Amino acid sequence: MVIGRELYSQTILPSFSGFLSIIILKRIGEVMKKVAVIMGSDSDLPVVEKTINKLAEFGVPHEVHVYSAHRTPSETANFTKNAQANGFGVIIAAAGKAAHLAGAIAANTILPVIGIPIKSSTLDGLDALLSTVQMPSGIPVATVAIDGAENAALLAVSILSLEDSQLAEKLTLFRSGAAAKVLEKNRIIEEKFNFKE
Ligand code: RP5
Repeated sequence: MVIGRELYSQTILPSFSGFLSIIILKRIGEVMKKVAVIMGSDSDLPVVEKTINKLAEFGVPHEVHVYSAHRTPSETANFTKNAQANGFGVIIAAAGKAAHLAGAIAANTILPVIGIPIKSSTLDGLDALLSTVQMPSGIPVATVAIDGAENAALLAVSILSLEDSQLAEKLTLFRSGAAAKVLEKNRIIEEKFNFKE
């Protein structure tokens, strides 16, 4: 018959160590997914740098590439088809003019794709905006504003936060910081212009 301490060591301890190893294994498996930042040309970099910097600020692992939907279609498709297996969780695609990069990428992966329309032409980026945002039904691209590079990173952070509580905490803090800045500006404006009795 097993009693007292012996019972504890035979039942509780093994199950506790099993529990611990499950936690450890879970933590090992919880390596944050990477974000792929792809731009159609290196001429997009001055805008895309804001995406890269914001991802770095949040400590999100990322890779940056120049792949073009029309100049290097095979390389673009090849990278995209292997992206999920290579540890990516989100793809950000920045392109200008007839900007079909984000759509071409979305066609080859079920990962969420965020498109940044780049203002790189005489049409002030409206061409890129429409090319990126007007995806036909079935293959979506989450499109941010023209040159909305920072928001693209923040949306990627938001997506990855669903599976990462620490990242979610950072994003919440970031939002609180932004709110505090607005409230401070409001305080200054109110003080300057509002009538006080
Ligand atoms: C797009 O064409 C690129 O994303 C870039 O915004 C635009 C112009 O490319 P470059 O001619 O500067 O290489 O494919």
